[in-house]
Formats: sequence, structure tokens, C-alpha cells
Amino acid sequence: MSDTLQPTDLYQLDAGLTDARRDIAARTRTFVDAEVLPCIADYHDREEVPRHLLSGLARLDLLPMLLDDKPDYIAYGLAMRELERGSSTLRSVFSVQGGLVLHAIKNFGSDAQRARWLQPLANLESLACFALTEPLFGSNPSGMETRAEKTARGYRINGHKRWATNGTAAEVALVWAKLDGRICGFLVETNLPGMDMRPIKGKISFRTSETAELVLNNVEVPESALLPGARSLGAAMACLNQARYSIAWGTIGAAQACLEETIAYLKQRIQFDEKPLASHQLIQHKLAWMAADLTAMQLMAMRLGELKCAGREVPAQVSLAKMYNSRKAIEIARTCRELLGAHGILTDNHVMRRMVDLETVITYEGTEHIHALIVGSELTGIKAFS
Ligand code: TGC
Repeated sequence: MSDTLQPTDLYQLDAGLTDARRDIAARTRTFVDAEVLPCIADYHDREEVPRHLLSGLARLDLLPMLLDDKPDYIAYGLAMRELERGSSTLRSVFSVQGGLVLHAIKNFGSDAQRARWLQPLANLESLACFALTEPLFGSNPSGMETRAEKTARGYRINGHKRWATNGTAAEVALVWAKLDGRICGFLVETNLPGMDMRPIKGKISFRTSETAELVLNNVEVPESALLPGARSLGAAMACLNQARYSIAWGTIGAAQACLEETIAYLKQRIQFDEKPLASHQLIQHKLAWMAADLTAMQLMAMRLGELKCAGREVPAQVSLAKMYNSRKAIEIARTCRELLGAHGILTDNHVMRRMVDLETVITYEGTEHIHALIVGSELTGIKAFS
């Protein structure tokens, strides 16, 4: 047995990181260990959002990285990995705020929109949500029914959106609506008359996330609310690529944490002939496969990060990593839950909480089926979804 190998980094990918990247990962990990893991299970039990964590998260300075001309996407991915060791819901705050909304404003917004929103959103002084999905249109957003119509002073928006992370706390919603048949993005302040942001309660997964339903009833927005560069579904999809990228990294953190905690348990839990569970063959077989899956996840995310830093990634590569890493993370969490025996169902062990949160992760930002079809279309040149 090697002294130098970490069980959850068998190919020593972290050893090859630059000091700056290692520092961002370490700072985020320290925050998660000190502030998130001690309290998150209680918040999950109470179906409550740990909003007090936001100020500490802001001090990590993770989102301002995305405002750089050439962001270090590997550093950002490592931070997402560490956040999701704590909770998929915390990583989601960043995926939505950063990948979806900041990306949209930075790339498709006007100068005035950038001046108004980029800094407060990057510093987490304001929260934003991304309102694309509708009750009747999830995987197929191009069918959306939300409509904007031109008025003398701007636009009037009517529609119904669902499953918006950060929704009930958001000061601004990026609402996607059809204007003269084209899908456009609008920055809609959530205190406007006609905006109704309702919490979606009774969730078994993502209980520590502010998930909202938005009803827009004759909401009047000024001309300046329209994102000038977001005039097709492709703009919304470009934002989703960013969020999907962060999922490819985040799921590694959830899987790593489950595996670390399970190995620690198996080494001290004595069963059969006074031996630790970790010494049994069936257990080691499962551990070996989980290590193989985790290593594949890490290699895929790292290579995707390299491509993204070089500006060479394409959507099918992002879809492949979102699909694969979400699936493998949930499989690892389930196997770890099983190996923990009855202890695995307790919230204190974190593993089953991570597992139920991964049920959302595998579904949102494009279901596994959708990502398989995007990859299938890349492989064959044939679109199977329209
Ligand atoms: P299709 O004709 O293929 O594409 C329409 C336009 O979009 C472009 N495009 C992309 N661009 C960049 N990245 C991507 N990944 C892209 N995918 C498509 C495409 O090039 C085209 O551009 P243009 O200029 O030619 O018009 O569109 P389609 O309607 O056939 O559907 C494509 C499909 C099924 C792959 C797409 O609709 C899809 O990915 N569906 C899944 C949607 C999804 O991920 N939904 C979750 C949304 S997130 C949310 O609202 C709740 S979770 C977020 C939260 O936590 O708050």
C-alpha cells in the first residue's frame, strides 16, 4: 500500500495542480468543513435554507473569477467540487448565479445591465434565478408559452415558470419569453407588480435549496430589461452549458465525500470474526469499482476543463460529462449508503442526503436522456429529438 496515494485521488490529479488552483480548492474545502458540514444535515431535516452561509461563501471570491476575460475554469471547477462535498444545493447556488445568470449578463447584456448587476451578483450581495422551464415544457424549452409583447415603454410579460433555484430569494429573474415568436431573455426585478414567486415545498431532494415557481401576470418591464444579445434559444443553451460544466465537477465532490466517509466507517466497523468490514472481499470489490468510476469522472472533468480553458469545448462534450458524472456519482452514493448498513440512512452520515440531492442533479440542467441524445446526435449526425 502506498503512503502517498489518497483513496479518492488515485491518479494524483491534485498533485499536478498549480498553486493557485490548489489554493482555491483548499480554501473552499476549509469553508465546507468548518461551516457547511456541521449544520447542513439539520437544515436538510427542517427543509430550510442555510442563508447564513452566503456571506462566508461570498468571501471565497469564487464568482468574480467568472468575470475575468479568460476565466480559469479548472480553478472554478475545483471550487464546485469542494462545494458539492458539502451540498449539491450550495453548488447549485453558484451554478445558477454564475453559470446561468452572470454568464448571460456578461455575454448577452448591455453595458448598463453589466454595470447594474455583475458586481452585486458576483459578490452574492444580490441573488438571481434563471426562469426557463415551465410546467408543461421542461426538456423541450423551445415550446415555452411565456410571452412578451411590446408596449409603449417596454414589454409586458405573461407566463408561468417552474423549478427555479434561488427563486424565492432572488432580486432579479432572468426570464425567457417569446417576443414575436423569438425566445428572448429579460432581466425582471422580482418586486415588480404581477411577479409572484412561490416556494416549491414538500421536496425529498434539494431540501436546502430555494426552489420556486414564478407566475408572471402582466408584468411591465422597461425596454432596458431585454438582454440585447439573447435573441434565440441558443443563448439560453449557451448559459446551460456553463451550469452543466459546474455539475460535471461538483458531482465529483459529492462522490468523493461519500467514498471517504464510507471507507473510514468500514475500517472501524468490526463484523464477522472480529475483522473490520473493510477487510472483506465483497466490500473491497465494490470499493475498487467506485474508485475506478471516480477516477474516470475526475479525468473527464479535468480534460473538459482544459478544453474549456482553451476555448475549444463543444456542447456534446459538456453533455457527456454532465450525463456520466451525475450517473456515476449517484451510483457511488447508493453503493456507499448500502455499505454503511442501517447507519447509512441517518442524516448525520451525509451519504443518503447527498444521494437524494443527486436525484435532482441527474435531472436538472438537462436530464440524462436529453444529454444522451445530444451525445447521440454528435456521434451519428442525426438528431433524435426534434
Ligand atoms: P436546437 O434546434 O437543437 O437548438 C436551438 C438553438 O440552440 C443551440 N443550442 C446550443 N447552443 C449552445 N449550447 C448548447 N448546449 C446548445 N444546444 C442547442 C442550437 O445551436 C440552436 O442555435 P441556432 O442559432 O441554430 O438557433 O433545439 P431543440 O429545440 O431541438 O432542442 C435541443 C435540446 C433538446 C438539446 C435542448 O432543448 C435541451 O438541451 N433541452 C434540455 C433543457 C434543459 O436543460 N432544461 C433545464 C433548464 S434549467 C431550469 O430551468 C431549471 S434548473 C436550473 C435551476 O436550478 O434553476
